[in-house]
Amino acid sequence: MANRNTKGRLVVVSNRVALPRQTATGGLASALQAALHELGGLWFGWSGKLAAETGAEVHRLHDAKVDYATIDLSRADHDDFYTGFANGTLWPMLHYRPDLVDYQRSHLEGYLRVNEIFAQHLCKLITPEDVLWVHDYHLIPLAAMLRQRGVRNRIGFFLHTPLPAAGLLIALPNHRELLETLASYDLIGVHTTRDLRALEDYFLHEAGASMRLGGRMRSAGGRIFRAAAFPISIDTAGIARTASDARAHKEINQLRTSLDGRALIIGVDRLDYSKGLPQRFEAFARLLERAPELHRQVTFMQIAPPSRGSVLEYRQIRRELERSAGHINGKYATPDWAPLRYINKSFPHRLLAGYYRSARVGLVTPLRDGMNLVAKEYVASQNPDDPGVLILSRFAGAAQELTTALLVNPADTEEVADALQRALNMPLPERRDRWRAMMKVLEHNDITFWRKSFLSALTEKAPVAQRRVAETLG
Ligand code: GDG
Repeated sequence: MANRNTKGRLVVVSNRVALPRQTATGGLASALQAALHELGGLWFGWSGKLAAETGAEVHRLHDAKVDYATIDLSRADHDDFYTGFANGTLWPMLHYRPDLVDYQRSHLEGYLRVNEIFAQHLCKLITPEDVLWVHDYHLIPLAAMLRQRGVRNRIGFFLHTPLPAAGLLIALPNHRELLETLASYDLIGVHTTRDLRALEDYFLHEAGASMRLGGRMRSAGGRIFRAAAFPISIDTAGIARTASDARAHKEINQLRTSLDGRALIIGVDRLDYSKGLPQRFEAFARLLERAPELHRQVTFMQIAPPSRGSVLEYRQIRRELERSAGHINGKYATPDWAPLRYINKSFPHRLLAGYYRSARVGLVTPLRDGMNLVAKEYVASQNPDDPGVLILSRFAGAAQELTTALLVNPADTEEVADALQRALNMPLPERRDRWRAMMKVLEHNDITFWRKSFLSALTEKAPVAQRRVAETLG
């Protein structure tokens, strides 16, 4: 492990840093918080704040075993780097939505500019023994910029989004200039073997790389690097405990009382077009339309904290969902029952776990998702004696591991409505069998396993059969 075998620390770099005592809503934040708290080290990134100039000062904080170093962004850099290129260009492209890609050269320039500033600061914050772990699509060229400054540390990269096929990636203007910089990392981690195949295919067929032994590749520029699949996970035991303890919270009792014996279907997602929320609402409406016997028997609660409000498409989808929720309730509600509870608010994890456990069905239907931690959290939160049913999109990375969920195509609203009906009627023995199989996977591949697998592959000298580990996991 990075800071056991050497004097070096683990240095995590990500766009957003979850500072102590902040509620983290993103999957990345939840996962990294758990990893750093266990190991200790430094977390560097954007403070989430705007200032007159990008990176004019580094804000430092120390809590428990973790040092935090953050910088502010100028308004122009925020608009070009974060809103523009990262979330307006890369996010839709990586989620198979070229139709939503807004490419502007000035955004790319801002993206490169901010990555340069990250590199300048990092050079001053690290020692040669540190192991660097860079996260996500905001920081693809960071290692190349560090290497240009003479940094020779081990540097790993983890992509939290899916990676589409090469045929789609090449639609990104200047794709090779950007994506080839990934070869400056020593190890590139993705969630699934499908993402891994896409990465290898891109490098081998579009970027002039060649394959070496032990899963290594040689870039066109002659650099040897490795790529492997490490399906991210959750603190399975911790979440199971939190969910079991949640019975004591008054909010959980209030929810249960308000249901008045009705079955609860739950969805929890950042408000993002990749999560398939309009299609999910439509599938629920289809269920109500075709199964009048379920009226007043079922409640769907969708928690959707708003995110990335500075990007137009996010404001549009928010309006679309408000209309759709109003329409469903307007059509089906009775004086004592509203079929859909749509909540644009975030809740602490201890309550989320209790809400998951109160739900007979977890409805997780992204159009595309790197992994989807909510699906895993829902499973870990269930009562082993009376577990609920997970309905999961085939296009979430989690579907490669949670194979006994009811797997659906989220765009096929009839299929999702069928799955809802089946889940609501599923006998206890089948619910238990399906849940046990999923829980077994999560007990083995939890957040600690994920972190250890990645870091040992990054720090060990011998070729690691990581790819085989990932394949065994699905
Ligand atoms: C990205 C990738 C990948 C949600 N609502 C609240 C809340 N959350 C927490 C959940 C979960 C996390 O946010 C969401 O994680 P997901 O994985 O479902 O989705 P993204 O945010 O899109 O995450 C994804 C992930 O990174 C990790 O690599 O799986 O594919 O898109 O942990 O519990 N947390 C709190 N209140 C909420 O209301 N506290």
